[in-house]
Amino acid sequence: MQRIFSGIQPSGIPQLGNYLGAIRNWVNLQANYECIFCLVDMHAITVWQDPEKLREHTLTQAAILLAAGIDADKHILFNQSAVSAHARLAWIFNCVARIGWLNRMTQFKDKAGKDRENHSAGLYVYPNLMAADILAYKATHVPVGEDQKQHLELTNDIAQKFNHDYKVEFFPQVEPLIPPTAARIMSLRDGTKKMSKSDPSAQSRIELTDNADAIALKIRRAKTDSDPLPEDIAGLAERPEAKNLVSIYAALADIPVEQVLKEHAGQGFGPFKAALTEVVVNAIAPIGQETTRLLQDESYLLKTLHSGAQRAQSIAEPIVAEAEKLVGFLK
Ligand code: AQP
Repeated sequence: MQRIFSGIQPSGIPQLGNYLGAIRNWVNLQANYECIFCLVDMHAITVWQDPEKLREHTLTQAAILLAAGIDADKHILFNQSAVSAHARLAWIFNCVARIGWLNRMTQFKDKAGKDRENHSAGLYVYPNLMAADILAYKATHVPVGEDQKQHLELTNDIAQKFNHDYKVEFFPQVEPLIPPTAARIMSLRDGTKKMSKSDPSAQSRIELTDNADAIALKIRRAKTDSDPLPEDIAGLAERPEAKNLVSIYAALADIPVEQVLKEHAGQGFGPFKAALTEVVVNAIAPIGQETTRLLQDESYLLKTLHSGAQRAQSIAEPIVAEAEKLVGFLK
């Protein structure tokens, strides 16, 4: 069976974009792949995380993934820092990757903005750690959004250069698995900005632990324009907020955007938001309820993560030990 590695940062409470762009897809991939799901806490600290919050978010995120349908018995769920192979291989890759390659990464440019000099060195070498996450397991497939394609190309460049430098065929090339209907979910306050768990405004996102009232309020307050819904997709051009709400509806109801428009054309945002609230609550609220139940048993969550880390370690350890041997580290 082909092996998948997927990560999510415990940098906040997962939001609807994480669900539609990643988690829902992960749940489905479990039927056909051997899956390794990782709470990438080492990636999260590339920007400041309050230690207490990081612990809390890691546990909450584990609970959310289990509540959403990740099977931690058949597959592997763990937090990245619990398996030292990630850090060891990342250091080797820091020495394989070229500075010029990292300079081209658009995510660093987006996240660091103009204030480059004041960001952590970790944020800069983030893609090398991501390459280590994947290659420590010799994973062949990685489910990612469009935004992560560049990092996967870098992973392949690193694998190729490692193999070339050490004259081996050791690390495989990896393939992105981009879900066919991967909608990019945008902020509820600004349709040109992606929905993000670390956006300072909680009103900009629907968190997977929001209850029905909170979801209804956030959708009611979501920014829109005053025109009714158009009859076709062309009518959504230049209307990013309207397009976003229609895309969320389509993704959750699992129907094409065209069908949503056919059913709601001519409607104002009052009734459409009410219909959207129902769709979002039906999909998200059960995950929130199950998460609350799971969070009451912290020792179960810790045990699940610990068992996942042990199983992850048993796959990664021989691969990374072999890489270290190839580099010439004395064992
Ligand atoms: N708005 C989004 N729409 C579609 N997919 C999204 N993803 C994130 N936001 C959206 C996908 O979720 C997966 C895990 O994301 P991550 O936590 O590793 O990092 P991220 O993309 O940086 O997510 P956030 O929520 O924006 O986190 P912060 O605020 O900490 O930076 C990825 O596959 C991503 O594509």
